[in-house]
Amino acid sequence: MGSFRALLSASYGRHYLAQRIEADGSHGGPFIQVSVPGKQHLGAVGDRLILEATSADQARILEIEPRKNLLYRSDAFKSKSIAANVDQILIVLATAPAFSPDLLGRAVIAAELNQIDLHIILNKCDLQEKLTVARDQLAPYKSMGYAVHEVSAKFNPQSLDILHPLLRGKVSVLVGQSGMGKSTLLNAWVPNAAAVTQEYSQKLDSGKHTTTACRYFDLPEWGRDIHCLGAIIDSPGFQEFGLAHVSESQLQHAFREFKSYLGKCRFHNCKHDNEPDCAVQAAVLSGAIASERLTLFKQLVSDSKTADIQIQGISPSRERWSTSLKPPYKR
Ligand SMILES: Nc1nc2c(ncn2[C@@H]2O[C@H](COP(=O)(O)OP(=O)(O)OP(=O)(O)O)[C@@H](O)[C@H]2O)c(=O)[nH]1
Ligand SMILES: [Mg+2]
Ligand SMILES: [Zn+2]
Repeated sequence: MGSFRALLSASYGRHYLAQRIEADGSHGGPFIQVSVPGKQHLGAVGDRLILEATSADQARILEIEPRKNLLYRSDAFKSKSIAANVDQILIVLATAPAFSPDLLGRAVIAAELNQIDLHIILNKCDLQEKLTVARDQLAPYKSMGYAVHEVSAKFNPQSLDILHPLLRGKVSVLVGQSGMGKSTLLNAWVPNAAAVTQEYSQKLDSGKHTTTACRYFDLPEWGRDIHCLGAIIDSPGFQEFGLAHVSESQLQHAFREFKSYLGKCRFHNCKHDNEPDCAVQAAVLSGAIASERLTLFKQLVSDSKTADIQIQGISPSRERWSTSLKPPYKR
């Protein structure tokens, strides 16, 4: 039946839906159910696929086109892809329920590792009494230069309208814990999102799993720039953001405020833990680096080492993935 290009637009586990990509680069038409024959073709929402039709509305993956980036989380045993080929990550936090600073820190590191632009969206700013605490927690990130946008998805539509220029022509992925307001933001920006979601759930594994699926939504016409129409990828809330696949040296460089101190410690292989004359620890003492950030760094290094030991135990020949461009294999 011939092969064609398609966009992977929804995924739940190994169930995917795709839409045909036309010659002009736009995608549309009915959703195609995609089967994944083996581990070699594990995709993520946002992937460009080469498909071969197997029936009128079903196809199998022949190939996944090379990715610009791939965002995923992992622990020592398995990984979960979130999205591929994104232009920016929107980390969605709320004033209440209180967000986890640890998860925020990890999501920021994931963005840095992939060199993907990052914006922090603090939602539910209508809950005034919780605002000060949230702002205090975000202060270190602001001073590191990360953009923080205060919005109320539910009660202040204008606070979302002013973010339109940020979204225009770009593929943005919403990440964050459950209950922070990702889907509320999506519904405000994409008025037909509820209808599309319903269509996804009907087609994706008989409708049982949409809340845990990652899904791609085109923006309305205001989201078009001269090149293309922007999109939002909604992802399910998570309680963990494992980065076990990342090596220690990659980690150091993902902490942007560490940069000017690296190489200035007494020992060239300093772990910034208890070593004497450590420039990073000195910066924490002087207040230039937030102490939670060094704590997070040490935790991530320890996670990474645990993963190494476990991988070696399971399969000594298994390489650790050095870049995030490799597909996430179950390991
Ligand atoms: N007060 C207030 N509540 C909001 C706001 N935005 C969303 N909510 C509420 O927060 C709850 C969670 O919103 P969702 O959009 O479902 O959160 P989510 O991040 O998509 O959650 P998951 O899909 O579980 O990951 C809902 O009850 C919303 O009505 C806001 O700006 N202010
Ligand atoms: Mg949601
Ligand atoms: Zn050091």
